[in-house]
Amino acid sequence: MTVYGRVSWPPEAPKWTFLWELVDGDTEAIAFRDVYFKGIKVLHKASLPMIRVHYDSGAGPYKDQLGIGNMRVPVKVYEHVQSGHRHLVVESYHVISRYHIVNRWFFRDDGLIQPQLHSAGLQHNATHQHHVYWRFDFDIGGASNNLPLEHDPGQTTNWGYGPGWRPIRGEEAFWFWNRSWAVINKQSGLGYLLNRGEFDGKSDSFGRIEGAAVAYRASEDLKGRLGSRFDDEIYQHVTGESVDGKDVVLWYVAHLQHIYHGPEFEWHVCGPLLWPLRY
Ligand SMILES: [Cu+2]
Repeated sequence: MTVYGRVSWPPEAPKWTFLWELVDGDTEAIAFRDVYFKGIKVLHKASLPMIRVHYDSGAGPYKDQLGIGNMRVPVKVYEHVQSGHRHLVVESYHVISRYHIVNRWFFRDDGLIQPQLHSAGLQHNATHQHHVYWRFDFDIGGASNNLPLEHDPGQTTNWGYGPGWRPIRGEEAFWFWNRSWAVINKQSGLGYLLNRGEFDGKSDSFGRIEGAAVAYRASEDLKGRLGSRFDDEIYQHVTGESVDGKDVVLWYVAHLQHIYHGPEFEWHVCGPLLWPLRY
């Protein structure tokens, strides 16, 4: 089964156009396809193939996927106004045993994309971490000639992209939480900047990476088949292949810490901010 919809928003003068779909089987939550902002391509696909949950008590670990089967109400698409900005929101609501999860994506009128994963409920009465894996298959102005970069705020060297911005030439995993990443088109200079969200935490021995930059390969687009409850297995895609001037896939991982204080039903949120550059 598949549910999907086409978006062209705002209707009177569209800035965002894309297709969203939710496919059963190897589900990767809502997948956004062919995302354009102001008529220029941003993403071939953006999705959330996997959540891994690790309990300090030793229960689990778990690997969860958001799909039609655990969705409680149909996907909602609506407009939301906040802080003087209009947003188009696409969201799905899921229940997996005792977890309640909202997968909510904001597309703001100025180009900001904000995927948010909200969770509430406890599977076990213990502190745990939700490791949330987003996959961004960028096509900045098209699939070719893209380049990923990493920003280190402690670094002043200028490699030609601004102080501290290091071009990533070959596939690599991201090990440091205090960084930002970007993907640009080498010819046009357009791009998207990815900043960590306020509650996105730090990697640990269970969820070891903050993300990765890899070259697009159809065989590596595993959707919900990615990884296991014990390991994300993204390292298998990091083989040193060139990503300079290629079709770039950026993985981003949030590590949402959920400290147990007693029985509760509190919502926790995580997710990055993706800002347009020169769009
Ligand atoms: Cu939790």
